[in-house]
Formats: sequence, C-alpha cells, structure tokens
Amino acid sequence: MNKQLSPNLVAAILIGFTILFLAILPVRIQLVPNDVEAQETPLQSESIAVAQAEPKVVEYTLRTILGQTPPMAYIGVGGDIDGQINPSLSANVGDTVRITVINGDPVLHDLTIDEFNVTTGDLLLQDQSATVEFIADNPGDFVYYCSTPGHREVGMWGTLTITGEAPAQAVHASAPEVAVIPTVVPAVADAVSVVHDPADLPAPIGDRGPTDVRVDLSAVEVNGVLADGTTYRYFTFDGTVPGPMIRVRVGDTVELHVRNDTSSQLQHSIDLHAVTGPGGGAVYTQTNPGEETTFTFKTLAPGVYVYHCATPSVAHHIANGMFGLIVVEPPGGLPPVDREFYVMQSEVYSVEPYGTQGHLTFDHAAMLDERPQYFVFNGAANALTADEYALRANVGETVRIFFGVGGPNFISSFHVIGEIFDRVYNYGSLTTPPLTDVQTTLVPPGGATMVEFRLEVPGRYILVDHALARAERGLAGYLYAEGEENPAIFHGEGAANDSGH
Ligand SMILES: [Cu+2]
Repeated sequence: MNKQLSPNLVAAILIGFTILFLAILPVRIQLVPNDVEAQETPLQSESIAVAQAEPKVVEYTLRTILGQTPPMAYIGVGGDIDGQINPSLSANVGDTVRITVINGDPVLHDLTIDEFNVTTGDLLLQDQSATVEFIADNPGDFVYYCSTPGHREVGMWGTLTITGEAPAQAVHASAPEVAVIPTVVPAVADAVSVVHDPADLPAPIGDRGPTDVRVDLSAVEVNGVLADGTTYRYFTFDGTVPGPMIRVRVGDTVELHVRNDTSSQLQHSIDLHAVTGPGGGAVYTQTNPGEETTFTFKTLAPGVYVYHCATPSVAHHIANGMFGLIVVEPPGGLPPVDREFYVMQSEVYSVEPYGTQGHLTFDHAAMLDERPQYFVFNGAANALTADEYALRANVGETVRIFFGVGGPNFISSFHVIGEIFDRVYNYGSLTTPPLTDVQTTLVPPGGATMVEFRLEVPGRYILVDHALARAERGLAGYLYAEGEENPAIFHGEGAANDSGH
C-alpha cells in the first residue's frame, strides 16, 4: 500500500533544506574571488578535497607591451598584478585558470603554456583579445610566453606557479607518445619571386663630392617562391632578397626612412654596418606595421657593408630575407669595370626537409641549432642558375661582384668555379690594398667582400660556397661568358661535359 507523506512533513523538509542552503551559501561565495563570477568547478576526487583548498576560478588579464624592459613583455591589468611587467601568476591545484590577453600593439603575439597545451592563437590587431582557460591539474612552475619567434627570447614570458599536491591518480598527467606526422600546407598559389636580380644595382658614384642622400626602404612580408613548387613566408626590404643595394660616397649624409607595410604582422627595423652610432640605426627604427621611422647618419669610412633588420628575433628576420648591402665609395669612386653584380648568401630554416613541395614553415629551434634546410643566393634555391637571373658578361670584360652574407649563421667560402679572383677586397675593405690571385675567400655573416676578375674564356662559371654540400641545398649560381674561344688559355679535346660541375 502506498502511504502518502503528510503535507506538514513535506513543508518541514523543504524549510530544512532552505535553511541548510542559506547556511552554506556565504561560505561558497567567500571562496570565489570578488571580481569573478561564481563558476563552480567540480572536485576531482575526495582526496583532493581533503588535501587542497577548494577549487576556484583564478582570473588574470595581461596586455602586451613594447619598448619597456624587457623590450617585449606582458603587463598585468587589474588586481594584484596591475602594472607589473611579466607578472608572476599563481593558482592552486584544481583551480580553473583563466588568462585574458589583450594585444597592446599591432604586432603578432600570443600567449602559450606548453604544459597545459593552451594558446590564445594569433593576436594581430591592436586591442584584439583572447582568453585561455584550463584546469591547473598539477603543481609546479610553468612558463607562459609569446610563441612568435624571438619574442620569448627577448623576454616576453613569465611564470605561473601552481601550488598544492598532485592528484593521487593523475588523470592525464602524461599523454601517450604519438608519432607526429607533419602535414605540409599546399604551396601558395600567388607567391611571388623575391629574387633580387644580381644585375640590378645602382650606378657607380663616380667623382662627385659629398652630398645629402635620402634612402627609403619598405619592410614587406610576402609569400615568395623558395623553389619550384615550394613557397615560404619571406620578410624583405622592398620585396626582394637581398634588399636594394644602397650606394653612397664617404662623407655623404644619409637620411634613411624605414616604412613598415600595413600588411606586416611584425615590427621591422634596420641596422646598417656603415653607420657609426647606437644599433647602427636600429634604436630609432623599430617600426610598427603601417608606420614609418627615420634617422640620419654620416658615412665616415668607405667599404662594402651589410645592412639588416634588427628586430627580435634578429636572426629570424635575417633568415627570412631582411638584409642587403650598402656600398660607401671612396673619394673619386671605385675603379671602373665592365660589369657589376650584387649577390648575397643566406640560409632558410624550414620545418620541412629540403625539397619538400608546399608552403614551408619557419623552424625557430632549427635556427638556434644552426640546422638550415636551404642555402640560397639572392633568396631562392638555385635562383641564379635560372636563365632569368643568371649573371651574364662577355669574354674580355672585367667583372666585379659585391658579395655579402646575410646568414644568419654560416660563413661562406665564396668561390667561382673556373675562375681566379684577380682582386679580393678582403672583408669589404676599400681602403686596404686588395688581395690578388685568390681562389676562395671567406665571408662571415654580417660581412661582405668585393671581388674582381677578367673573363678570358667563354663558358659557364658557377658561383658557389666551396662548402659544397650546400650546393645540394640550393646554393649555386651561373655566370655565362660569351665570346671567342681562347685555346692558348683553355683547350679541351672532344665534347665538353658539364656533369662534373
Ligand atoms: Cu624585420
């Protein structure tokens, strides 16, 4: 038989529960920080509840900031961390941690914590924000940082300290190791050539006096062709690698303008080795996307100098193509020659192995380990072997090559197969008598040389770094010499064979 509950008893039970609920409620609210909406987080187990403080939601807001110490950082917004650079964050085991990041500048940033597998993803626009949320399920000190290459290295990181006991049974403390098969993004269909035509350089200065010169350079990030079927995101000056050759005279006053294209994701800048002054100009030219900076300098010493972007990670910006030469000619100018060329060497650090088809991605760890996949002259694999960009001259002409190394890491053992350098202006010095009759010359990263030789015999000559394994990673260029055979100097029997070189 069913026995009905008395209405009085039901009412008594309801009142009892209400009183109990009201009694508990203040305690529950107290456990949640005032500025956070109460959000309940279920306890993971009874044992935690005994050992740990009751889980709560811990909220922080960070804003990215440039130009402080360190030069790239997060600054706390609100609460105890307000105004602190890279503030130390804290939580207890079991807490829900919620971190909001506001982009304080129009530069690419994010916030990443590897151990919790969280990231805000790309924050590109000024005032763009994103929030990460995760359960602090293990104690320890964890680094939060910006994963844009170089940003963590210049100081864009801080620590999240989680205190408490590790759960008795870690639910997912360590994920099973799974072999990661990299997927390659398809090549960018409208990628452009970034190759700087080696014959494209300014005319010699000649015999003029010192003057004022204005130089405008634009930092442009582009999808460029690295090899057939392979594209890469380059950083450039004026869209080519290397950037334009700047040619001035000793005693000139140069007003240099750096514009950073509105489409850029990162700051860019310039350090010219021809400059005498802090940062070679980099201290005045850290330029946000869409902005322009300027400074002036006087050229005090003749020489062949490298310029490059000097925004962290500097090595990354160089590897991606931001370098060029500035030639400061002596009074009276350089001796005349028949042909001048402009060639620079650099490395490309991709995640994907050399020869991979598709759109390759930059590998910061590989750059730090100095393990490039590609070596290139003028920006792309084997670029100067293509008919479009090969060097061309005639027998009997004197050829001058301004050769520099952007790097960022590798010294070049520069050599032209089939030729001897008549003159090497060692280290790019134009005030030291040149070395004569040189087979191979060393050019360090951030260094340059000027070599000259007369073409005596027609044929194809090959520009290489005589660390010849690099030729198999894209480092070669052709110089074609046209004209009459000269059997007194070079003569062979039978058909010539190109296969050796
Ligand atoms: Cu740059």
